[in-house]
Amino acid sequence: MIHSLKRLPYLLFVAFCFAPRANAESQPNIIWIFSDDHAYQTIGAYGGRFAPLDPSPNIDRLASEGMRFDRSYVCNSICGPARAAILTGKHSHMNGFMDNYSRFDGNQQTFPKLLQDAGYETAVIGKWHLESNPVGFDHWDILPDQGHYYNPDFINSDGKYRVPGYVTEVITDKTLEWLENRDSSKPFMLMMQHKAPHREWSPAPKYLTLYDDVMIPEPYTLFDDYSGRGTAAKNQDMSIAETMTYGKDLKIQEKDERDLLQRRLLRRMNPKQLAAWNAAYQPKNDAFLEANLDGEELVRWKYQRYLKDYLRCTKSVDDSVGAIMDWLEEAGLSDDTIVFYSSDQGFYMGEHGWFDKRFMYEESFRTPLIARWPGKIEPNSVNTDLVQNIDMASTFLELAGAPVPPDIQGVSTLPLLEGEKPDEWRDSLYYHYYEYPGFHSVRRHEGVFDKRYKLMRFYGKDVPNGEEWELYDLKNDPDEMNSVYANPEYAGVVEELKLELVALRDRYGVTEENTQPIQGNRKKR
Ligand code: SGN
Ligand code: CA
Repeated sequence: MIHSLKRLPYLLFVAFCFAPRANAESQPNIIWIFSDDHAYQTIGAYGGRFAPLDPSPNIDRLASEGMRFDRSYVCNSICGPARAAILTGKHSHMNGFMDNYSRFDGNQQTFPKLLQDAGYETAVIGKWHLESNPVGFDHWDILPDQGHYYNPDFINSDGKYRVPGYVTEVITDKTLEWLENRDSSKPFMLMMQHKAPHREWSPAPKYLTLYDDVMIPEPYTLFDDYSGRGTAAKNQDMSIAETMTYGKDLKIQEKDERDLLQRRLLRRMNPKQLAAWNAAYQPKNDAFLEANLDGEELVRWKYQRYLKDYLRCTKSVDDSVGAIMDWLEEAGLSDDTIVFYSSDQGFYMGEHGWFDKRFMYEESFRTPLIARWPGKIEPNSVNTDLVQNIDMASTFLELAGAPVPPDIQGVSTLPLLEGEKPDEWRDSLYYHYYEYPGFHSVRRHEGVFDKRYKLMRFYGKDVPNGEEWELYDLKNDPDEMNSVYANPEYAGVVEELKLELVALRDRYGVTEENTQPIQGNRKKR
């Protein structure tokens, strides 16, 4: 028995090498529409307080014609690591991209390379944020680093160049152009990856005044004092009240600093774009300065400005989804193409007084995931199983009929998309965030979530005694306002989840070393 177990990796490898390759007839096109920091709370199809504003009619259409995943989570709630997890199907410690200071090793196995082997034409257009250039793509045209909203630079295999226009529209146009001119003899896998709605939430000229006359509903946790939670929640630096900047984030400047801000904006905008920007913001900014707000009223004003700009950005992303769906319809490819919509992680829309992400708390741990494939996925269906971004690589490979290498850690969601639930589907998720010290000061933590309970372990530098635990019961406390870790009634749950955490670390190969601060040269970004 021991002997045959030892041979298991070899046998799996042999099985992988000799697994049948798919035939081209049955290989669907795959479109992965991905945005940056798009909170599920702001997608109409997910319901919630923004739904009455109808913020996302096209994404909602995708959901009504396909499947909405209500328990889709990330393994590490930050940009680069989320993207690396999707490309490799592996947790951060296995693919080496643990925080935004990392550099992606493009020599490693990724699903686009495997799809190329399976006969696919592959492309990535838009935000990439992995530092090294893309490998495994027949076509790539990416934003350097975070990219810019106005007149963005792009890099492709010929070098860097600047494109006039608004980034979301430019990415959409480039995508449509690629779709028109691709090698149509092959199935394709296309990743259209938007920069929006990333900070500093700069809207397109045509949406600068959208929602001007609307009051955006507030979350009841806007003035959370973190009394029921741990030190990490108290000591973060991501609050609307304190962290958000007047100039860049809130687009406002005292009279004597206006020239400075205008010069900064002109570095990216042309005079016409700047004129439209000023016409939209100046009157509202003057009224704000006149009102001289402070205390809670000031936070409320900042919340309105933040949310409106954010929703204006997501409106352009939603238009982009509509444009791709229209193109597929016109090209007669809707039935042959599975379209996914997702984001690199979730985001705080003022819940707990925050913006940004990183924490394993629900708003940033969870991310939207919607898939449409006419005739294959039941319209208007909702899945509530635990899925994670590491599952996408296996999903794409299985869709393509390509073998899934045994070292990929995620599991294909194809059975779920087809409306089945495999008996052995997972009942808990592993999470690990590493970027500390770093922007927004969120302490390093790992944790386990089983649909009802979430156990989190903060550790290392600036955590009292080097380790601090939190436990939330999401059935009784969906907004995670009170950690029940120290409550004796939950002692049994704590014990069980600690065992589960150990089992998950073991399953995913998390070592002691992985929970030490990251060493080596890290470029400041
Ligand atoms: C920038 C932002 C941060 C954000 C990180 C990571 N600051 O540094 O607010 O958390 O990106 O975002 S900004 O002032 O430059 O906008 S991520 O989505 O790329 O991980
Ligand atoms: Ca992001």
